[in-house]
Amino acid sequence: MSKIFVDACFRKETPYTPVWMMRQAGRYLPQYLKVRAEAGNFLNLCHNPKKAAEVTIQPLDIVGVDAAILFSDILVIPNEMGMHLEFIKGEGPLFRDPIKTEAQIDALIGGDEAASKLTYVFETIELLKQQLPEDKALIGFTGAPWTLATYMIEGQGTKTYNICKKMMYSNPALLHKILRKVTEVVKLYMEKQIQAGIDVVQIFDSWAAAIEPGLYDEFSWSYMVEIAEYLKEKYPHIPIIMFPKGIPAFLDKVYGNFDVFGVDWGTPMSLAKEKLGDRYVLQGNMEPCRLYSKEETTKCVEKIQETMQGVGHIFNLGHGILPDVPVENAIHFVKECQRVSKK
Ligand code: 1CP
Repeated sequence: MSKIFVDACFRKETPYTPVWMMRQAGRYLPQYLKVRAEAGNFLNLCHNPKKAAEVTIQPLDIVGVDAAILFSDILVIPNEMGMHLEFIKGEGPLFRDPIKTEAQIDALIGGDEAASKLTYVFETIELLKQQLPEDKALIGFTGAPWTLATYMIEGQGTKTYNICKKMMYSNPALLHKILRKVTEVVKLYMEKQIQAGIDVVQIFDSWAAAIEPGLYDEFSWSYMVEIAEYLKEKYPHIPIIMFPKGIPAFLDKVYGNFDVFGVDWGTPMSLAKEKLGDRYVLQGNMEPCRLYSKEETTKCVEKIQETMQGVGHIFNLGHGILPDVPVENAIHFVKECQRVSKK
């Protein structure tokens, strides 16, 4: 049976435009909070394939999306490279010993050794392949090397990225050395996700906007393209979605062998259509906060549908859903996307 989501990624005819939401498995769902509480904490949940599979499927059953995204986190990668990941309640992720020196980079576990340690992710995927309805796609994901590096260098989330940027401008070779090591792990990690059974790859470059447009290719996009090219050569049937958040000034320069470009909410869909619509399927891009109002959601979905006539499209939010969005509003969004695009 063909999967509508995979078909749409390859710009094939579909009965309606499929929809999913970034961060769709998570804190806005009471059912998620219950399973997380049973697991003890977020990382235990990631490490427990049975429970991770359960929360991956929840938004399909509850919200009605057309694809599931594997429940995990981008930061399990540096964790398995030997940086100890903690989540501090109310604050977020923390690495207590961030990367400052070449010796620390050399000491990181690299390549296949690091990728092979993510067995709990591959086991979750294998369970999901047995549990997911045949017509629903499973999206696997990674963080872009740059976005991962920001946490590895800053030790935590940041508003200013000043430690990363100090390295970018004063010792770019050191930053490239981190990006290179992470890229090699990500290639193999995504290959193993594909072998375990994912149907689609998404690369999240959540912190793309921290880089000035003229340097974005050098420090992020070129590594993302390298990962996509590595995967495409071996697995051309697996669609690849690139999501660089917040770089409308880079649209003119986008290149690479991938299938879908994820448009963030700050980039007009009409601009993305004009610049990229003939080369890539476009995913997005409702402002996630519109979900607080059903009327605003409907208006926006109708506008996006109208704009995207004539090009390949997948409905999504322009970034992740927020934890205090009412579940019924998320359901409304999904229903509206499927309604307005029905052929
Ligand atoms: O339960 C909890 O309280 C933990 C919250 C949480 C969740 C539900 C975190 C911590 N990660 C996740 C799951 C997650 N993370 C998924 C799978 C669920 C889904 O999408 O349905 C995915 C794809 C991610 C990816 C992720 N993690 C990104 C990229 C996507 C994006 O939103 O831009 C990033 C930047 C992270 C880091 C991270 N992990 C968790 C938090 C709170 C953060 C962000 C911290 C910060 O703002 O710097």
